[in-house]
Amino acid sequence: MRHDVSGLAMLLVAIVLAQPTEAVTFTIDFSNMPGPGVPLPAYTEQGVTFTATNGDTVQSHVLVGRLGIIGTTNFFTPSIRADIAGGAQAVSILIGDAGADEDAIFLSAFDSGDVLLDTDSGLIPAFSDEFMSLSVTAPNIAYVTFGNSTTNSDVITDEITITRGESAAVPEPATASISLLAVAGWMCAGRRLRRRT
Ligand SMILES: [Ca+2]
Ligand SMILES: [Ca+2]
Repeated sequence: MRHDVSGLAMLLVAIVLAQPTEAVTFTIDFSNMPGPGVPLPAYTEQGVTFTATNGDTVQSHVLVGRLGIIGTTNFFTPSIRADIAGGAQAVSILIGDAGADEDAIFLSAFDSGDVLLDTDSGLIPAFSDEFMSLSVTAPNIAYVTFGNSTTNSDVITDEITITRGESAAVPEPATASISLLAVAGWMCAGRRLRRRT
């Protein structure tokens, strides 16, 4: 009997281990963020936490029909930092402004030791409503920062798309349940073994 239970547990563990951990790509468009215009110390969605790098609050904001994230303080928007639970291997953003000034935009990726892994940048001309896509890739991205390196000028980030790394894949609920079943099976088998000896 004991062998049957532990055998089943081993089978379940084998099934879990055999399943490929595929990279998962998802987009946050900030439509779930409170507001627009509600300042927050931090905003978290799908395991990604957005904060302002200078301690400012962040908020959702509508610009040229786009709903995105922006620093709360007008005309001096700090860059925004996004910490990604479980890490990522690719991140891209859609970022821009509503005409007026020229904006030097950037997206930078860092590992958990604050080492710069990759960076992308662009220049949005004055009087342009165009939003640009920036992207970074690295196997072990812990967080990204993005915004505008132009002094005293704001930009809005319309959306962010993240690909979670294969090695850092977050277990799906179904997989986690099977893992728990397997562990329970092991514990039952161990208890029966101790009773017999
Ligand atoms: Ca601007
Ligand atoms: Ca958006």
